[in-house]
Formats: sequence, structure tokens, C-alpha cells
Amino acid sequence: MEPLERLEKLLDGEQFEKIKSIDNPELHAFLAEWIEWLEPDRVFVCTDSPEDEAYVKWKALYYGEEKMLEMPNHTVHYDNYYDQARDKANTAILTPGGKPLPYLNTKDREEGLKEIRELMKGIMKGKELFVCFFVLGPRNSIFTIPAVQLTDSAYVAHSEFILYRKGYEEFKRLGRSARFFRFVHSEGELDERKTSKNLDKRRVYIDLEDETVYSVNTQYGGNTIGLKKPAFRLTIARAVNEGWLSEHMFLMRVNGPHGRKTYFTGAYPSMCGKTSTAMISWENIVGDDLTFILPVNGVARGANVEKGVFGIIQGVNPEDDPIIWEILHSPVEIIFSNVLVKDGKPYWNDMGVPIPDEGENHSGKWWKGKKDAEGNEIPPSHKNARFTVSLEHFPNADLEALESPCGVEVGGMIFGGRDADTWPPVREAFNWRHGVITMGAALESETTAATLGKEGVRAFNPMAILDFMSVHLGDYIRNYLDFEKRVKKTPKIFAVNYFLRENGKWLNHKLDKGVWLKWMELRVHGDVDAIETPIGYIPKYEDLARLFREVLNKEYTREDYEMQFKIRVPELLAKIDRIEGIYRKLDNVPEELFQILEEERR
Ligand code: SPV
Ligand code: MN
Repeated sequence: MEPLERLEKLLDGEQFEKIKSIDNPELHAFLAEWIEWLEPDRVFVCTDSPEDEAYVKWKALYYGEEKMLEMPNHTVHYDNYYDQARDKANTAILTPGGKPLPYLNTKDREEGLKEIRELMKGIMKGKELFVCFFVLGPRNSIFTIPAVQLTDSAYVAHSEFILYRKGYEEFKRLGRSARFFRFVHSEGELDERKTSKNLDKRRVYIDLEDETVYSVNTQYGGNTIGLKKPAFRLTIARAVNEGWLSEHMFLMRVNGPHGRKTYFTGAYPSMCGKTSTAMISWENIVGDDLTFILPVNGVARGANVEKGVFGIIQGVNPEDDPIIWEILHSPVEIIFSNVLVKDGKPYWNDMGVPIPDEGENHSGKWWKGKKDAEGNEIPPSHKNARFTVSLEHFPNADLEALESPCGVEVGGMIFGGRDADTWPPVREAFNWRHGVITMGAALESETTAATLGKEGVRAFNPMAILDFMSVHLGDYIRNYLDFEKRVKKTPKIFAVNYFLRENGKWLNHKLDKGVWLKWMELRVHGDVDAIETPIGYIPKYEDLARLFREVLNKEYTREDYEMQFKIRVPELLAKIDRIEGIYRKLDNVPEELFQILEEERR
């Protein structure tokens, strides 16, 4: 039987008409195959209409995956206590013969597909399946990648309506020419708290060949929201094949003199200041997590893959994060996940105001002092508890840049590391290759040691992308180096480090990054000179002193400058050795990487 005939049998009339309006036999075949296989009781197809979106939101409440909070438009969702983060161990890239990758698990494609199909056979019996259409990047643009999501979780579908642009009309417009991604997700059997129960059968399998991601027996957004991290593994591979960049980067506007707008991207491993940089209140946010960078008529142009934020809520407080605080306390649409709730109000760790001693949280009924099965005291909220909200609600979002079909010109790219004693607070690369290798490919983040002043453990995390490296790291770096040939002028590359310490004391204040951003903006346009050092260009004291006065209304002393910007030679040499050692162990690394490290060492 033809796929459309099969679909006509599987769907009720209204839903079938929605699918029939999209002229794409490949899509029809995919839907027919999976709806037959998953065996849902009902299928709902989401168009771009506000009614269909409202239906999904209502179903998230109806099925109990979300609960209403006191503030209108706020809901809370819980994941299983042991399903609170991306599951690296059970995530695998499917490759022919299980060909290994240096940093991610792989599995033989045939075997992996067979396993995941078996896990998913009839898994949606008694449930409703949502078929949703979204796009990565702005609609009808050079960045657009259409995607279809199949999920039995109304929470996942609801999250996607907040985080991505709707794509049903886009599928209709593109018809047979759509090169679309596919996501098949089932949360599996749920417990009484409506959280995934069979975590031992949790799997996330990425099939690069068919550009399809399967995810089962999990609800946590990083495993299930198809267009976020599942899609990221697919876009990295597409980008390397096609010669563009798909990055784990924020996109923001830094406001220069006389109304000049300069756009920066930034990659930082977690806990290195990525979110706080993107959300600096006097600059403008375009995106906080994922950026596509394409060569367009010789110019590197960037766009946010998403249109919302799936942000960490721990530590959000009125003093340091006034904008997010305000948003989280206003009646705009927000899903809170894995937070403490008491009397309909959400609370989280380190929110800077007193919080109740009891309520409901990610562990169920909670009271102060409650311990988990391993004997650890359970904090009020999970440390990876999150909020999901659209960027349109941010007073400082640059919405014009967000929806621009040709993106924005990328003036600078920032790599942010964390170390106590090696990188200066800010510096500029000599050129593209120098920046790509000594800043991006050499990125590390330091796990904070228990005692201040003690050396942390440095974790290698090139371009802050290691968890998603679905192609060989050497191929990824080669593509980065080659990007230079595809543009007339490359973005300037910078490296920052907000975490220098001396005798156990921080050398910088949290807000100093606002000054570094302004300096980088001036450097992109050649407005200020800089000092050439063996590791790149660093700011001149006079320029920083002026910017500290202008931006923070603060005096900046020469002593502070010298302490922060001295070139720490032994630590830098040790870092070069460390990084070279890591790359020497891999095959297939461009020889140029070793040459550049050697130049730096000399
Ligand atoms: C990250 O951890 O980098 C995130 C959250 O953005 S997740 O969706 O879990 O990847
Ligand atoms: Mn991320």
C-alpha cells in the first residue's frame, strides 16, 4: 500500500488532511512506517496555528507532565530523579561497523537501529502521538533546516514551540525539496509522578546517514528536545561535509560608539561565563546556545538556531541577573523544570532570597535535610534545573537580528576558558589559524578545586563542543581552518578567561567582562592599538582604564592591569605541551595544528 493510503487508515480525517497538504512522499513514508510501528492510540498533527499550539499545551497539563503554577502561563515539569541531564553513556552515534570516534560512543548502525526499533515497538499503545514541524534557524532563509518531531510527550512538543520557529508552512512551501531532519522520541512507560520509568532502557541513537535521531525512555530536554542537542550532532556533521560552521556558541550584539552594532559569537565550556556574557544587560542577546555560521558572498554570517532559552536556573538572583529575574517573575509563558514548588510558586538553589523548607521538587515530596538513596542531602532544586522561555520576552533581545533571513555579519568569535593561572583576561589572535588552534582547539575548563588556590583539574573541551563531536575531531578542525578560504575577511578571534586567581583571590570582578567586550568591539574595527605578545594582542592600559570608567564607572589601576595581563610563560608552555599531547594521541589531526602550537611555543 502507498504511504498516503496507510496514513489515511492510521489518522482521523482532520489530521490526515494536514499531512496530505504537504507534498513530500519521503515524509509520508517515514510517518506511515513509524506510526504503524509505535502504535499510538491517537495521532495529533500540529500545524502552525495557535489552536494546535494551544492543544499541545493543554495536553501537557491534561496528561500530567506539566502542572500549573500560581502565575499565569507558568508551568512546572519534573524529570525522573535519575534523568536530569544528558546521558552520555547511553548516547551513541551510529556508524558503519561501529567505526569508533575519539570522544563519543559509537555503535554499528544496523545493530543500533535494530535495538532501538525493538525498544520502540508498540511503545505508544494507549498514548497520543504528536507530529510536529519546526525549523532550525530563521524560516525561509539560507540557514533553514526543516525538522519533523514525533513524540508522545506533550512536554517535549510544548518546549519546542517555545524554543523553535514553527515549520508546518515551511514543509508545505518546500514540498519535495525539503532536506529534513527526523526525530523519533518516546518517554516510555511513566511512573505515578509522570516521569520516565524504564531508565535502564534509556537510549539516544544518532543516525547520521538518514539524519534521524531516536530517543527513548527519557524526558530530560537535552536528550529529548529533538531540535536541540540531538539535532546538533546532525548539524555538526552536515557543516563539516558542506564547509560551514555549526557551533555551541551564543550570538550577541555588542554596542560600539555612535550606534555601531557588532555581532559576536562565543563558545565557553559550562560554568565558564557563557550565559552571563550573552545576557549582559547593556548589550543585546540574539541567542544563548547554538549558532550556525555560513559563508555568504564572502562574509561570515551567523544566525541563532533557536528562538528561545533552555537555561540553568540555579543561581539566578535579582542582583546579578536582573533581566532573567524579571522575566521569571512576569506572566509570560515559561516551563520551569526540576525546581522546588510550594503553594504554586517556584524556588531554586542560590536564588538570593529565602526559600521554604519543604514542598515538591525533583525528588518528590521534599523537606530540608531529605537524603537520596545514596545518602546525599537533596538540595531544594536540581543543580541542572531549568527554565524554558522565548527570547521575544527579553527586553534586551535583538529580535531583528534573530529573524534576519541572512543572519548577521559575525565580527568576532570568542573562546572562553577557565583557569587560575594561564590565559590573560582577554586577548586577540594574530589571525584565523592562530585563533582556531591556540584558542578554540586548545580550550580547557578547570573544575574548581575544593580549596581555593589549589590547581584545578583541567578538562580538554575544544570549541566547548566535545560532548557533541559526531565527526572525527581532526576533520572538524580541518573544516574550521578551511573556512578562511570561503570568506574574504574572517571574523577576529578572541580568547577570554574570567577566572584568574593569585594567592587564592580572584583577579577580576564578575562585571569586568563587560569591559573586555567593549575592547573586542573596538578591535574588530581597528579603533584602538594593542600590544603584540607571543600569544596574541593584549589591550593597552590606557584603553582599558578609559573603558572601565565608561562602562563600569570604575578606576582601573596599573597594578591590577599588570597582575592580570602579565604573560605567564611557564603555565602557557605547560598548556601547549598538554594540548599537543592530547592531539598527538589522535590520528587524522591536521599537521598545521602542530605547526601552530610549535610557533607559539617558540
Ligand atoms: C548544555 O548542557 O550545553 C545545554 C543543555 O545547553 S542541554 O540541552 O542539556 O544540552
Ligand atoms: Mn548548550
